[in-house]
Amino acid sequence: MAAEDTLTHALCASLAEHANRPCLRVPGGRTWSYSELDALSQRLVGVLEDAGAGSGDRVLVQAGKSVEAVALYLACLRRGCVYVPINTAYTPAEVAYFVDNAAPAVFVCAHDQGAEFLAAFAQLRVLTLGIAGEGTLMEAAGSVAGTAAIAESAPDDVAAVLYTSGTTGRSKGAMLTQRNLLSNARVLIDLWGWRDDDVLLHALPIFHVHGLFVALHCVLLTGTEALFLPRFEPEPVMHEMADATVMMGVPTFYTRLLDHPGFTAAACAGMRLFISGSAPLTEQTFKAWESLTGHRILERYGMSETAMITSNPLDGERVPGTVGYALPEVSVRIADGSGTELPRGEVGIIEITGPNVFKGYWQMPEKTAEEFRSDGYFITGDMARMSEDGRVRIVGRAKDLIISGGYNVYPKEVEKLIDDVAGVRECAVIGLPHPDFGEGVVAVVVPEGEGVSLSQVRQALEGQLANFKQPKEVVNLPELPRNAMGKVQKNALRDQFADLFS
Ligand code: MLC
Ligand code: AMP
Repeated sequence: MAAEDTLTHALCASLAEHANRPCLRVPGGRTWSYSELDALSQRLVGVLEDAGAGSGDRVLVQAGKSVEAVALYLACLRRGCVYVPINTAYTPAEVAYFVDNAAPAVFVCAHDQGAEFLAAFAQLRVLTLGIAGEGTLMEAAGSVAGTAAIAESAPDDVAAVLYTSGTTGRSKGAMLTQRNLLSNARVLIDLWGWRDDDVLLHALPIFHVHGLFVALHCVLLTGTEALFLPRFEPEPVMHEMADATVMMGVPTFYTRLLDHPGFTAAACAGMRLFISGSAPLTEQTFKAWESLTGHRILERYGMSETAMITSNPLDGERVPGTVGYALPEVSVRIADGSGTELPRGEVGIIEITGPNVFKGYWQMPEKTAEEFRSDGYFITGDMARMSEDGRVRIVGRAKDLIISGGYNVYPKEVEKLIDDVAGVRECAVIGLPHPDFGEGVVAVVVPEGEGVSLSQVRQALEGQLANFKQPKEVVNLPELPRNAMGKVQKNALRDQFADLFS
């Protein structure tokens, strides 16, 4: 990769090259061309400059999905800042951790939370951005001159930090470089046969790898168009499919569409590709989708730390329950607990190396060291087996992680808070099969006296924990099952309550 062959340069070149083409079409709103998006991002560079954000400075963003937010991402890259998006569901108490940890030069938050955050973070430059584009960020953009200058960047420079929760409950910021993101995007564009006339149906949030990097980079680097929906809802998604060719989604998108009464094969007549990831797609959903629509969903696998790792093929066999083969340039091995590669067919932990693997956790060198082998392989914590020809089948997780509707929930973080709830002696948080979210968060509670209810727990967690992390059910038990070492046997709990949501 040449010095100027960076994500920033590639994106800026594509925006210029495709200036007159449609870029983001907002249903019920208007279509932004590449030149309009470029012009806005250039003005936002001026705003970042005025706000004192320079090269390498973090820009923390908790804003709803909008074209303006995409322009802000591009402006950060152009200015050489590090883009740090966080989930819009996080409560102010959770946001305070990210402000402290990322030490951003600028924090862009939702317009209606501006006053609260301005008061809370008096030392910080806080700008606001609403989903309709209102807020102090856009006001400032109206009065600055745009700049077409592109800050110098090298392939190894950090472009973005994505926070991902740790097993201890403390979020870690995965530093993704220009090289990580550009190499991954180019591989996907090629592998998925991106066409000049592709139109992506974009209903994912844009604060995670899936919606921000996988989806948007495929579009922006090819000069193609996205139907940019504010969020996933079956009816509008089904309606917009008439104008789209590709959709990327988490498995919940597919199960909800299948459950939607009006959804038929006719709705996706013009579609060429359905891609799923971020959580396991069940064979049942794969087959139901194929029998209703005639399409075999292409499942791929990735992580915040690595972007995409494996993919089922575009042209070859897409096998349900598998995540396909290692991407070109990515090396995947299935290893035992000490990093030794296991024979094909045996279950072990997925370890990977390649140009997509992140640079390390922001200001956590010891955590970074823990998750890499001495030969450079990153330990994903996902368990899988690999067939003779290299096809990967994920069978579980070595990490204590729940994936609910594509969002990660780390039990430790939830347990720490529930342990402090009045009337709770101790608890264990587990994920159980859930028809809508894939896994549903459940708190198994040992009460001090009388039972503890779901509403008591949720009331106590209100304001402390994003709603999607909160238990959907609470189960009371006189004691938690433990092994001889005193460790809670979560597998036994998962088996005992496997049918809770069915
Ligand atoms: C929302 N809720 C959830 C939830 N999403 N609960 C559990 N799990 C979820 N994923 C809760 C809200 O807190 C709220 O609870 C209630 O559901 C309604 O909220 P909503 O905003 O109306 O939800 P909805 O629109 O239905 O959202 C569901 C969803 C959304 C599946 C559309 O979660 C989603 O867009 N998920 C995509 C996540 C994603 O992009 N992941 C990529 C990670 S990247 P209450 O209690 O207030 O009623 C990654 C790497 C890779 O993993 O490989 O891609
Ligand atoms: P995140 O930390 O949010 O990036 O989530 C990454 C995790 O999502 C991975 O470590 C996997 O556990 C899970 N994941 C992503 N894609 C898939 C998939 N196709 N099948 C199963 N798990 C997946």
